[in-house]
Amino acid sequence: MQSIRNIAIIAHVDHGKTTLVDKILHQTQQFRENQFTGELILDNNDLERERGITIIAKNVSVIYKDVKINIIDTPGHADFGGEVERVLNMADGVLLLVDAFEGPMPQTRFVLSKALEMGKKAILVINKVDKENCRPDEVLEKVFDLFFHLDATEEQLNFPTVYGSSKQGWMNTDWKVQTDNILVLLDAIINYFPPAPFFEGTSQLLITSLDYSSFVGRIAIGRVSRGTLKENQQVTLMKRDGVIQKTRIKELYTFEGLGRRKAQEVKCGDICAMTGIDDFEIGDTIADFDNPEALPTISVDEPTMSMLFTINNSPFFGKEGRFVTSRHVRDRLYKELEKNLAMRVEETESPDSYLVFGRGVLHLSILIETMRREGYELQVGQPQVIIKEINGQKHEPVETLTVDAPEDVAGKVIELVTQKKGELLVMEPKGDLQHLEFIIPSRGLIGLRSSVLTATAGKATMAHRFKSYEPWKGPIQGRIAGVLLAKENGVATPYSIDRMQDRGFFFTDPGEPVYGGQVIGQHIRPDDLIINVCEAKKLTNMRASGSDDNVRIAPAIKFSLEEAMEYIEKDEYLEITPKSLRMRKVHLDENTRKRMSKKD
Ligand SMILES: Nc1nc2c(ncn2[C@@H]2O[C@H](COP(=O)(O)OP(=O)(O)OP(=O)(O)O)[C@@H](O)[C@H]2O)c(=O)[nH]1
Ligand SMILES: [Mg+2]
Repeated sequence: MQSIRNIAIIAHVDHGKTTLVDKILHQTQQFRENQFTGELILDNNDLERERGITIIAKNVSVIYKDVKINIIDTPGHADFGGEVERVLNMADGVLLLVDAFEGPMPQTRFVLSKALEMGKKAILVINKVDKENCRPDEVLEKVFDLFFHLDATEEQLNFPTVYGSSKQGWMNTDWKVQTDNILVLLDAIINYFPPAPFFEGTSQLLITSLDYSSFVGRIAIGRVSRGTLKENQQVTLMKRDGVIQKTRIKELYTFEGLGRRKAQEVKCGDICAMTGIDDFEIGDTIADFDNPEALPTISVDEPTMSMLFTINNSPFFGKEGRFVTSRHVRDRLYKELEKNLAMRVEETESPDSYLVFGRGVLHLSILIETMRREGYELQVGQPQVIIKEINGQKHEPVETLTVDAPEDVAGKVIELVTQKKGELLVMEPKGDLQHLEFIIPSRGLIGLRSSVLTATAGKATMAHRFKSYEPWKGPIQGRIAGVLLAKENGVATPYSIDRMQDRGFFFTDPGEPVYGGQVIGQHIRPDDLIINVCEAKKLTNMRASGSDDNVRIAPAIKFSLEEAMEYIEKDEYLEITPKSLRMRKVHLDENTRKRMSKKD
């Protein structure tokens, strides 16, 4: 029987996991030459490519020296940490990737702690040694300390280290000696990790992950942990809540290269995908038909943030999207629950609005971006962190935040974070940067990234990671600036925008249609200002023809979806259509707004 190694690649965001998996596939030639596009083949959905991040963990497999290596590429962003934790269940060991300059980051600590707790051994890969100013020796020391602090066992502490550059496609035991392949790493994998063990007995598989296809429905993925599974086998589905269902596996697939290969049977130790089991959830066991035994289940992580999703009721409703009714939005949200594990949807008092719960701003924004590309129009409210009552006391999520910033702006960063109730814990030099570590309520993180980037001219890098629920830290200053609001429906004119430029900056360019109550700019003062942006230049004022074209207008600031989500306040909505993002007051009419704000 073929020897198998199951490994997961774990790291902080952007440390090079997907690039490495690509190189492994490439160098073991698991796909035809012409399939290689030069881009990361594994980040295969549009959003992953555009953003350069992995959103969903993926299984691939290669054969090296007659050993089958199943590799699980995992996402590095903190919002998807639960996904990593889950798929670790399928792995015998992990490759811990660490950037040779950045060193261990919050997500490195989180994923490593999970892997060590689960008893996995790790190979350390110090990646990106091609980077100038990299400091692989220091990074090794830091990682060793991290293992130590996370209570690694003697055996786990004896991890081998491989250095290299995923991007350039090489790995070696000595970082100063460049090679032209990653074979040193592949050898380390097959030598250091034990072969996946084979256990005789009745079939058992824990459903760890899922996929969805509009043709065959939901596909369950997991590792066979005892016995053998066969095509068309009758099995028992043992649900996490104790319910037992008799069912049948239809088709079985193993992973091969980038794709899947149909299999008649899959033996203990291998990872497989199966169709035909409809009613499953993550954490259920596929067990023997006659003598079913459940495996210890796994938890799917709880959401930490919620947002109100509602239909678009702006004056521009229905102009740009195809799916706009509450029925459309509702069906789409419930469909998302089929595969988006950490997401929840709750009905509200209004049939037009739903509360959607997710793992963070990125997690929710990916759903919103996907919906808008599919042709949906909707509006969302300000993201809210989930508050818990613990022992009768109000608790809120608190996170670890690290910021690496040039020395001359580190002071500004500390000031900004402190304003948001952040507490500075560590400050130390890291290359020519200052490395800062804080504890901060999740609430305080909302909108912080853009203000830090502005204050440091884009030179700071930030990362955060949920730590724990802690007692409520008191009110946090929201957006300091007020906004500029359009007075009425119309088209913004260069003349009016020019006249108002000293009042703030604009989110709207001349020529864009606007509506009354829409947020069209940021005020220089803390209060909101209603302005008329649709005024045409009075003819009597005209001195020379065409002078309108000569006005110099600063280009409008265009927010990304996440920036806009983090910008809006409680009394505002973000309107999302396939073509536009507009911010607006919930109550477009000024008098209603005044009345409502008195009520609060
Ligand atoms: N200089 C250098 N850059 C690298 C190296 N490996 C990866 N990168 C770059 O780092 C960026 C992130 O690489 P990815 O492979 O997408 O990182 P990842 O760990 O999969 O990221 P997430 O999936 O979002 O967590 C890309 O721009 C890569 O080109 C390396 O060895 N050296
Ligand atoms: Mg990736």
